[in-house]
Amino acid sequence: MSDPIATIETEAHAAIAAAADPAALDAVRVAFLGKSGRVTALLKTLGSMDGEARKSFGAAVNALKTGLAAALDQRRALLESVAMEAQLKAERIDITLPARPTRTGSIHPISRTIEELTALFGAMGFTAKDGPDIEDDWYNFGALNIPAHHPARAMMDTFYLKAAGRNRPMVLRTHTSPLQIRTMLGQTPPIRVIVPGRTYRSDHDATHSPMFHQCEGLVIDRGITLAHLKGCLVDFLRAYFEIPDLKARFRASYFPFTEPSMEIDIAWDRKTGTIGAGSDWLEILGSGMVHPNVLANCGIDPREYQGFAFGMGVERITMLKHGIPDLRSFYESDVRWLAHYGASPLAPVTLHEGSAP
Ligand code: 2NL
Repeated sequence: MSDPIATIETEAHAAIAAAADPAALDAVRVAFLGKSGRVTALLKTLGSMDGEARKSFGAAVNALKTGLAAALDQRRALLESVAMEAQLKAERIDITLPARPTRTGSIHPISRTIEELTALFGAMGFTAKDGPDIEDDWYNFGALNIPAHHPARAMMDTFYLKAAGRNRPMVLRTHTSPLQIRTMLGQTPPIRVIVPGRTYRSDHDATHSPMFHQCEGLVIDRGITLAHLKGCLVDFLRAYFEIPDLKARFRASYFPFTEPSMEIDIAWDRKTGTIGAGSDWLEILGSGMVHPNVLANCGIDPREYQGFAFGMGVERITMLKHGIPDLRSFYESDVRWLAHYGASPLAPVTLHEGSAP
């Protein structure tokens, strides 16, 4: 009769060596060392033995048990390290691959120009304000010395809105002046504000959009003169266009809300398109000394306080600075146009102090 211990030992070691993965190895452990395993069965036979035979058989089975447990542990460690090796190989990351490109958005040129206006005028002590697009007729016209049947109302192609329970119509603001009116009514001078924002006129062709942007500015204090207006606006134009010796001229004009009124032209060369010098002129700003009636309408005594005001088209100054040829492209949301003319969000607006004369 063969030795049962030697037989089990041989078969167990063969099974352990043949186990290809941790699950198979566990099945081998159960078959030999489990509750109804073959080694456990041998131990159960001890009860019916006695004396020396029991002692030596018991020692031999225990030695078998310890030997198999060690072999199982060793095999398990080997299988686990092989599995880990395979996983590391399969999940390897090539850190030398170039990163996938990320799509970065860009700042719309209108937004960027408004940021620039806010920074440039901010450095001159102006606060930027914004307010409602839908305005009371009086803030848009009446307060600005534009009476009910004044031709300027027809000129501005106003969008009128029906407002239930009101006797005055509401309008989509035709300029940003209403907010300056609100500022004068709510604040005592000195006042220095700019109001960039959306404005509306019922006018639509290649060079007019029913919604466009304006930036107006207002300064009110004691002793404000045309000299302040000229100095402030020439400084602004030179800083905005980054041309320290930009040539500008002041041309008499008319607005109902300023007296005197003047338009400001900058020099350019029609043939080369160069801005700042040349024998042609581009209209760029409307301006004037605030009309005494407008001050009085806002509760400011025109004998004590004077001021100047100005207004410009944001699209227009943006087109001139960046060479954008078509007004309509601003509102088309063409991603290629935005990628080309948009500004980097990572390059914030800076003041070009060095370009001041
Ligand atoms: C233009 C002309 C201008 C003003 C706007 C203004 C505002 C108040 C009082 C007086 Cl509250 N004036 N604004 C003055 C002169 C010209 O804009 O051509 N804009 C594009």
